[in-house]
Amino acid sequence: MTITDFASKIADFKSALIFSHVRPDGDTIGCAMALKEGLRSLGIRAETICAADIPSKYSGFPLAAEYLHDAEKGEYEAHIAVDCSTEQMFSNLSPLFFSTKNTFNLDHHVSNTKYARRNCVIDSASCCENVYMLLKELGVEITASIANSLMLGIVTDTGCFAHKNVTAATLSAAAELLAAGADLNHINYAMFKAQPIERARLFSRVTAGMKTFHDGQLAVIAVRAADFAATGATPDMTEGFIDFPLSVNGVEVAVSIMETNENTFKISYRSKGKVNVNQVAATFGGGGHILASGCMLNGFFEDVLDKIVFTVGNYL
Ligand SMILES: [Mn+2]
Repeated sequence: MTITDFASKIADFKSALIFSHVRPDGDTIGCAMALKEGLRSLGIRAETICAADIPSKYSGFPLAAEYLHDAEKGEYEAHIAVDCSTEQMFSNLSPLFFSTKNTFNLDHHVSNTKYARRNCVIDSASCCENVYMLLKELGVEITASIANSLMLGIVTDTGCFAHKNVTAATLSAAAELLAAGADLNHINYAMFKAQPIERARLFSRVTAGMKTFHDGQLAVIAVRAADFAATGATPDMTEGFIDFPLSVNGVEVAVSIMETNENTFKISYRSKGKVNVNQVAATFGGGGHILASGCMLNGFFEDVLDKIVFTVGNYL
């Protein structure tokens, strides 16, 4: 349905619970925080909920600390999902989401399965752009705080306006939010620059050990249990590591091998476009997309590395 129809249906309710997806990112958090504040400004009782903890990197956003983890805070007439392409993304909150008839689904993934009673899916770079449209339809005054929340989602889903998904509409929305008081510089720093010392130590160890194969077209980094132990870093801190080997000139495929248990490895693949790494991962029972995929592999590290190097070589 259109954003106008979607807004008119939501305006009927006196209370709303807003759902973010598991493995919460800046987009689903930004959407939820902005929508909560916007609905409250209209006199609608609103709260946010997520099946997972909100990562500490979002602690600079006060509303991110107010997420509920269960339904103990009372009942809500409407349940609204933001940035959730499938109902599986609610994880163990799925029964709660469907416990009312009045389910709403606002998203920007064209693959969205339209699981709610009211679905509004608009192909934008970030779901925050769609929440921004919704708030304008509802007549919400865009405060600096709301603008900041919406900017968070736009910045994180576009890699700070660097990804191919950026459109003129994205930049127009961002320009308006900047004028409304969003702190673009701080968001960019907090999301893409700031890091704990443990992550910095792990990154330098891991990248120092980068190896290349097939005339420099394949670059591999490995994050072993010993690396975590030596630096005090945790597996969630490895997000973004694989961008480094992929950035090297001549590299077509980058691979990250992360030890999750003894002789068990989580493999991530990234491609610049020449190789379909979804096919590579599928060889090992994994999957993903043309440019980004993953799988699990068991065995000794050296054997796992050999398998990966051989298989990627078949596609180069
Ligand atoms: Mn998103």
